Amino acid sequence: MKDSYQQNGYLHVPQAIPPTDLDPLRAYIHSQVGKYAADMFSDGKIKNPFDDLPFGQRLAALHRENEIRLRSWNQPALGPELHALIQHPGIVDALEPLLGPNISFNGDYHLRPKMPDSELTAFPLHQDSQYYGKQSRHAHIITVWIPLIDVDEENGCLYLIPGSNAWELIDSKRDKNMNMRSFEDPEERGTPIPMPMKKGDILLFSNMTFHGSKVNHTDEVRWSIDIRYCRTPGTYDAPQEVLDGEKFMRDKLESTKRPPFIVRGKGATATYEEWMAAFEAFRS
Ligand SMILES: O=C(O)CCC(=O)C(=O)O
Repeated sequence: MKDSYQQNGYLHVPQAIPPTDLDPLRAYIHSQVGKYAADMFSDGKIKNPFDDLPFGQRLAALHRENEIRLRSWNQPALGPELHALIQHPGIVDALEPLLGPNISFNGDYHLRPKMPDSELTAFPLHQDSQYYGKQSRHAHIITVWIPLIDVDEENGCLYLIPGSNAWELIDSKRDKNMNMRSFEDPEERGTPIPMPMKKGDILLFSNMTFHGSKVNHTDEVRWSIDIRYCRTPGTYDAPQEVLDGEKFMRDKLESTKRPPFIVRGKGATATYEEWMAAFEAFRS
């Protein structure tokens, strides 16, 4: 498992989570989409709130005529269900061989409604450190990417370039959609492979691994959530450039008001209420 992650820069863990364990978060997001629809309806923005449509279809129906321009949409996931998922033993067990015994959620997550035919949410191949900033390149941050429905090439699964985690950070710039574009075409160095996944599978990849996704060609939303983890600060030793990179990330997430919490090992974890209080403390 660790060898494969280190060699490829990613690890697909089939059925790490019992698929029904994702249902509470799906239901919560669906209820939030319901509130969003009710607001749009009462503001006269839509004629039909599509009350009867299921999880994958409702947001797509609400925005069939008017594009929703969201690269990620975090608020509708922020509840106790997400707090439970972040600490799910299936996820943390998969992380432990790669991060060691002391693991933290670093505060960063993204709920992604990849809308039908949306170019905005077709993410060009990138390294997450291109977004985080150059100083993060020596840090080790693992994204756990979790499909909330089955994903394949048609509805916009991820693509990854095996071994690209060993490359240097490639210079890049955001495009008009705010998506990162590399100055050097990563496909000239490696071939991206598609990663179809079932609900319950998880995919782990590092901040240096090239990955992206294409347009969703179905008429349903490809819902996914990605959650980011690191080693708990103060519990490990590493070369100075690694410690500096990880401190850079912590400062960055603090400045963007995203509180972390411990999910395994040394130190106390945060209850949902404590996590919410940390958000409040950042706001005030
Ligand atoms: O969900 C996607 O389509 C892309 C996600 C991504 O690029 C990321 O999690 O860094």
